Parts: sequence; structure tokens; C-alpha cells
Amino acid sequence: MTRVEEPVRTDLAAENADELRHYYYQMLLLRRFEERTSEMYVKAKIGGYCHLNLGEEATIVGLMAALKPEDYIFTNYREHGYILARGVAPGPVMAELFGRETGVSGGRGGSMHLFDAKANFMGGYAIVGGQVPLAVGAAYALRYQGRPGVVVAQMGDGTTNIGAFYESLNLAKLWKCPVLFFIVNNGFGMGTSVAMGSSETELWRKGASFRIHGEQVDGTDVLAVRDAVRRLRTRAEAEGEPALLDLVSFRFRGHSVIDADRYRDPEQVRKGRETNDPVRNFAALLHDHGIADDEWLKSTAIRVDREVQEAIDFANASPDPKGEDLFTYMYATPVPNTPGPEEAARAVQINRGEL
Ligand SMILES: Cc1ncc(C[n+]2csc(CCOP(=O)(O)OP(=O)(O)O)c2C)c(N)n1
Repeated sequence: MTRVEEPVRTDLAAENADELRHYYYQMLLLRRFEERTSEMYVKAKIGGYCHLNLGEEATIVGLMAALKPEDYIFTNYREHGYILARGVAPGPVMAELFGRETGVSGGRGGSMHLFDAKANFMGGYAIVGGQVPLAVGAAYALRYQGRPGVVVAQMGDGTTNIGAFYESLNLAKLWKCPVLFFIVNNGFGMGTSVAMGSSETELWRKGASFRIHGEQVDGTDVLAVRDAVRRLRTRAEAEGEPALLDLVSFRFRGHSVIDADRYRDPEQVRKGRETNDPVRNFAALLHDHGIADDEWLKSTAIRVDREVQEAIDFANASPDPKGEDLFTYMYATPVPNTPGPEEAARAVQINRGEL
């Protein structure tokens, strides 16, 4: 087990400059996407629950930089950034948040249920811990079928207090599942701090009694995250050795877009944002090393703003799902008594108060 006390400093001279600039572009895309998502929520374009990745951009981009196309990803409901960094276009992601037919889940899932089978993105799950056993099952399937790749079980710190988490750790080790438990430790589960909710506050230790290796990583450092995932991914795939990563990051806002964040001291939040901003810090790092100049940073910001605006325009111009398609996509294969268009039409009438 390791606890990284000092931030790991990657030698930038040994890095590919285009790749570094791409990480920055992706992090800025996530940042702007989430800021505009918040705005769209206030404009009532988005309904239901909505959780943002603001402050967690380095964790997400670092993870995706280390994964391979054959890997699978299961996440919690705070997953907009993950599907974007996995390479899915912003338009269909925003359209899903808007509940439109062109969304990645056909407008049926919304913010908490983004999904893209082609990208091996197995979805956001709203039940805390629900994704963890599923990810272990998928990892077991990879091993059983002798296929390459690993599975990522992304979750928040609060999820590590859920029973399903421990059952999953046990089976993952016992059955040699190539799975990475990826814990985004933003310090809070809704309004409950790690110290208030967990008898073990060093989350990287939580795999110890299952003999699962754990590490703590600075979740605001995109390169540290990428390097840790790369290393543990290789071992998980080659040896069926699961691992647990505790990625310390800072949640910029409340739990969801409607949470006023009253349980945190505003001054601490302000300071936290100032010192733990992964996007701004990475821009400064690239600038200091002559990898990104002012002009490039400015043109990248313009490009990102345009791409997010195009995603919003796409979502706005997309149709709502049709009433008669209410039961489409319910089952992967036909089952007896599946409701069809007639039942759908009836349900629509009931909803309108016509029946
Ligand atoms: C089984 C279950 N219990 C409670 C909730 C309500 N709930 C939604 S999010 C959340 C906090 C989870 O926090 P964490 O795992 O740290 O994830 P984060 O929101 O920080 O990404 C809770 C308790 C739920 N969705 N499912």
C-alpha cells in the first residue's frame, strides 16, 4: 500500500506536448460544459437531478488518458465529464440532459443515466454504490471470457461506506477481477464530510482487509492521475489484481445544482477553489514550460466555448421522444406481454388527463 505524501512531479520534458495540450483542451471542455449545464438548468432546459464535475476535471481526464478502447467504465450519477472525456460528442450528451430523442440514452435517462455502448461507457447509476458490483461482474466476465481490458468502478467517497462496496472488494480479489476502484474523494457525500461518515478517513486503506492494494493520488494533477491509472491498469489486466485509488479533489459547488452548499464555510470554499483549480493550475504549468502560450490558451477557450454552444444548439433543436415510443428500449430482447404502441398511447392519454 502506498500513500503519496508529496505530489508526483512528472517530467514535462519527457512528455508529448500535443498530448499535454489535448489534456488541457479536454479539461476546459468539461469545465465549460458543466458551467453551461448549470445555466441551462436554471433556464429549466434540464429537469430532475443534476450533479456537476466542476473541480474534478483532472481526475476524469487523467483516468481517460490511461484507459484503452477495450476497457469498460461504470460511474455514479456525477458522470457528464466521464462520457465527454471518453470521446463521446458533446451534442448528444447535452441532448440527453435536455431529455431529447437525440440524446445518448434516447432522452430516457437524463443527467444521471448517460450511456454509450460503442464507447464501452456502461452508464451512470443513481443508487449510491449500485455501479460497483456491476463493474466487478463485468470484470469477472472479461476474465472468464479471456478478453483483454479492465473495468473501472468510479464512485465518490461516500460510496465507500455502502455495503455493496465491501462485497465487491471481496469478490474482486477472490475471483481475480481486473477492476480499478476509482474513488473521487471530494471530501463530501452530499453534506456529510468524510470524517463525519467514515470511521477510516484514509480511503486508500479501505481495501486492506481484502488484500487489495490502495494508493492516494492528487486528484487535481492530471498527470499524476494518468500515471497511477496506467500502472495499476497494466497490473490489473496482466495479473487480475484489483486496485483502489483514492483521488483527492475539491468539489467546487454543492452536491447538485440545487444544493446551496450551506454546510461549508464560504471562505474555505473560495480558498479551496483558488488553490485546487485543476484547469487553471494546468494552464499555468503549460504556460511556464513554454508548451502553451497566451494565444493558444485564448484560441482554445474560444474553440471550447463554440463547441459547447453548438452542443446546446443541437439539444435545443432536437425533438422530444414521441409518446408512442414510451416503451421502446425497455427490454434488450422481446419478452411476453411487452407493452406496445397501444399501451403507450393509453399512457399518454392518462398523463394528459384524457382518460
Ligand atoms: C442507496 C442510496 N442511498 C442514498 C442516496 C442519496 N444520495 C444521493 S448522492 C449521495 C451522496 C453520495 O456521495 P459520494 O459517494 O461521495 O459521491 P459524490 O456525490 O460526491 O460524487 C446520497 C447519499 C442514494 N442515491 N442511494
